[in-house]
Amino acid sequence: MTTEQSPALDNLLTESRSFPPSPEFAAAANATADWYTEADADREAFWAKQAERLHWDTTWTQVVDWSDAPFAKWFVGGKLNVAYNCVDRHVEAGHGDQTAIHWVGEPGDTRDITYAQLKDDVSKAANALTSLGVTAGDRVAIQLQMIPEAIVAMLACARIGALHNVVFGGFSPSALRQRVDDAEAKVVVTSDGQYRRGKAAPMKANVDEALEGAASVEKLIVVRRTGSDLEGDVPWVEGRDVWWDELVEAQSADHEPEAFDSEHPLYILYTSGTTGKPKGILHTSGGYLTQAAYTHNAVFDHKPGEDVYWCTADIGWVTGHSYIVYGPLANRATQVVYEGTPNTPHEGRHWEIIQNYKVSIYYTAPTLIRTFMKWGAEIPAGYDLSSLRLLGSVGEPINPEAWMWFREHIGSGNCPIVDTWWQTETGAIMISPLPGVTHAKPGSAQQPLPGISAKVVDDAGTPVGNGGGGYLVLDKPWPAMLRGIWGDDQRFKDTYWSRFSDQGYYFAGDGAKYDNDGDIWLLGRVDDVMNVSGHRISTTEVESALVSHPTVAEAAVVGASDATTGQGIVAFVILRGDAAQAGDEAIQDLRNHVAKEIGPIAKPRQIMVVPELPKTRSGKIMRRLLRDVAENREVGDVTTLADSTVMDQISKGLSSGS
Ligand code: 6R9
Repeated sequence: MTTEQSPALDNLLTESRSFPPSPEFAAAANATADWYTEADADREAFWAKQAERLHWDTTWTQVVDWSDAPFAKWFVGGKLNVAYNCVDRHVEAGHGDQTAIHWVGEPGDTRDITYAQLKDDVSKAANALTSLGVTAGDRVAIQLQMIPEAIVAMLACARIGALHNVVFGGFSPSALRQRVDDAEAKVVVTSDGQYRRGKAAPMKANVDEALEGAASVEKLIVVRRTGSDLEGDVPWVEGRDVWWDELVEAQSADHEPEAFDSEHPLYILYTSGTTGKPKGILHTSGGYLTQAAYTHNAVFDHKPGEDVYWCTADIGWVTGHSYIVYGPLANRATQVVYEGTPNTPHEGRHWEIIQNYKVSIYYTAPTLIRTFMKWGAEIPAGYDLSSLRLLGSVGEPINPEAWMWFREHIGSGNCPIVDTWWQTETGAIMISPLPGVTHAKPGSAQQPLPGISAKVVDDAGTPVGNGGGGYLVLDKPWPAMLRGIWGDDQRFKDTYWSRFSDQGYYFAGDGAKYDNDGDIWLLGRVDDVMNVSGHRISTTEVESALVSHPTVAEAAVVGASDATTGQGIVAFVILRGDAAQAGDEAIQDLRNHVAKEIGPIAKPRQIMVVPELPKTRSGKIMRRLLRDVAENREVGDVTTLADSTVMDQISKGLSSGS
């Protein structure tokens, strides 16, 4: 009998490429290697220093109070106004004329908004909300596309101490209703319609359906966006509905920001997770803004007044909260905000925007990078991307091949790439290379940022050694950490703190490993880990092996129950244009390629060629739906899919024998 315990996660792929920062970049970088030593020597002093990036009306008396763990308090006793920090103070410091937002509408209309204008807009919107009876602590739900009013509405809430609860523009009436009810939102903000792939589609009609009989909602504010481009009248509920422009324009641009406690709630953002009702993740003010500002400065090497920053996320995702609204604006960024899809009206739209606005920092998601790869490198090659000096990625593990493509075809081979690991729950970036310091490795998020502590542990909670795989945990509190799940303290404890309760670790739900240098590699959600003949295999490693084959554009793998091996690996792949009609031989070739790259144990039992993969609005592959297909079950809940027809396309393609 063997006494050797099998590892929590096998380590299969190895990567030997590494890219040091250029001496020029390193010389001018915001972050230095000393930050690690400084933070290790005295974490609290380090965070206290980061909090000085903000304006505090009252200084805190204690950096962190962890006595009621897992409920943290940061910068105890401090008072600040988050919106003042993101807007007014820059105007007061003489930067009112600096562009805060270069907004680009999908149809081609544009708006440039300075910090001075933003201050007026936010002040008016704050007065408008107050006029509707919204007070500190109330909840305001926002379902808007990427238009400036989305940012203004969020900041207006922050300014008066109301919590925003942003819901993705494309979410169904029932998904919106669930979030409005759970948060008991008093006011909802939406628009008449939205432009999607060149067409105006109704938005308010959806919201009306969602709000039918919603007990908490008193007012619905409607931003005019599509106007007469939208067919038919905008339905109107007298007494409840009010146009944004009529309401907000009538307000004074003077508004005195009130200082709120550092722990005053800032927002709720719902994460769907795989099962159960969505969790309302609660974030508060001082610690959240401190870490958002610190990470935006350190990880993106952002230089106010010089850089043009673009984060392509949607405001409905936490990335839009921390890296479009709070971090960049607290740091006086000039940023691009784009309303539309990346292929409207053509597949070079992002590159055209980068060229026009001389974007220098570009932060996007692996799903989009893989899509750009599929469209072909000749598209970005047609634009001048020489303004770019740093690239970032978030949302999923970035496959080494996608990383290399990003570096070569978008970053001209000389931009540092930051692969940033974090979650809605962590509020801000936790694990990432430090540009100018770290020798970057394609596919690895590498190290916890200075001030952050993370570990990879085994089933018993003991850290694994280099080369070992297991579970990612966060073993020390951090300023932007969630303060709970809205209305459900028990679920908060059960979900994140019970798995390693002996050690008091936060369990992130992700698998990870250390490589031989001690760098961290994220390996996907542990719920998705496949167990093949006792080997615990991560989805990420098999997918990366598939994507490294020249014919594969995208891949998703799942473990499907298997009579002999426990689970068998079933792969769903999207092939590149010219390979799309792959026959049996090509499929065999792919299976062998995986076996060669990472070993025979990971060879997929079956590979299915599909036209699309099911993804959430933030671009994450929903493997549980693919597992339903692989195990011949009826497909489960699809309400949070970006495109609800994808599962039909997949099933249809498979039953017609592809
Ligand atoms: C910011 C965000 C969180 C989950 C997280 C992990 C995955 C995010 C990643 C990554 C590998 C990265 N994830 N960034 N995995 N490398 N750089 O995405 O928040 O939507 O809450 O998702 O996304 O699985 O646990 P959220």
